[in-house]
Amino acid sequence: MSSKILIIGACGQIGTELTTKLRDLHGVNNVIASDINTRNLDLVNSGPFEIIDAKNYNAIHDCCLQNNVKTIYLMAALLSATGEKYPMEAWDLNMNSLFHVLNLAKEKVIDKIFWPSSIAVFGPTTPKINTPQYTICEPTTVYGITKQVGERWCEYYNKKYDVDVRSIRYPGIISHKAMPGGGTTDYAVEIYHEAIKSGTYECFLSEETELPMMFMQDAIKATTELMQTSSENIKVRSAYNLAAISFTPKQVFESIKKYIPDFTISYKPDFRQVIANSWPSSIDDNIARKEWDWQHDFDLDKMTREMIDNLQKLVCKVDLG
Ligand code: AKB
Repeated sequence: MSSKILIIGACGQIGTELTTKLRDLHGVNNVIASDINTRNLDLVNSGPFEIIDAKNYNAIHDCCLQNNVKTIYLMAALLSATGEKYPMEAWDLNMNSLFHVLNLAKEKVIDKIFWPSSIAVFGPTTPKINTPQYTICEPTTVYGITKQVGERWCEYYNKKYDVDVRSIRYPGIISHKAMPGGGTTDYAVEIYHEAIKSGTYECFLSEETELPMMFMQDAIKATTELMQTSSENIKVRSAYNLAAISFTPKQVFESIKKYIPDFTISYKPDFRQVIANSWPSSIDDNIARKEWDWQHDFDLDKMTREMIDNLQKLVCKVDLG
């Protein structure tokens, strides 16, 4: 049987588009999508799909053995805002799912792992501008703590057990397909949807809050390129800093106004403002650029054009029934 790829948490924002890309690269039947439920029917019906709870070691183990899975992309997680509401659930899901796949690699059931980290590993004591790869990491969110600890475990399993685990500190990801859920950077997706739907948006962050962001196409490119790089070129076994664009709510609003001149915005910061304030405003990703030739393609205006074109097409499709 040919070796297979398993995506855990495939119905989420990144998982949805990662599944499509991996199926293009490796063939539909070689990529098994899985999630805890079937909430994304397009994805469920687009190729092999299994219901898997990321916290259930036996379910992941059996799926790997039955299908000759050799690579796992572990995309299931509770993000920063949800993690603050349900701290123990975030710890349970984010840590135990990681241990399950690390242990499967240690036991040689699988060969390779992708596990996403986040800019949430940084905290208020981290240098805010051009945050370096190696710096102070004192996260103040549960999500950030799970990602920071997760990075330590990834490096430990790599050094101690030779586990081939690779990771990226994702910034906020913007896409027009599946919606994000429970993150602090989610405003940067919602704003485009509301610009098209209602022409007005109430932002939960203040207008000058600058955060690192990235268009989905760049995030998927980075993920697949990192996984295709030969193992000896990957020196960072915790997680790579990765950057594309940084912007404030005001700047994305102004970018959208170039296409939708009547669009209006108001600002009503909530608990997520405190989380955003603790994160960097820009990231130094020179190591990723040097070690595996990472480069981004989308700046703010190019991304805005893509978002608006695609969301408008979607609205037309719905209108036409
Ligand atoms: C969040 O906002 O929690 C995520 C992240 C930056 O990891 N999008």
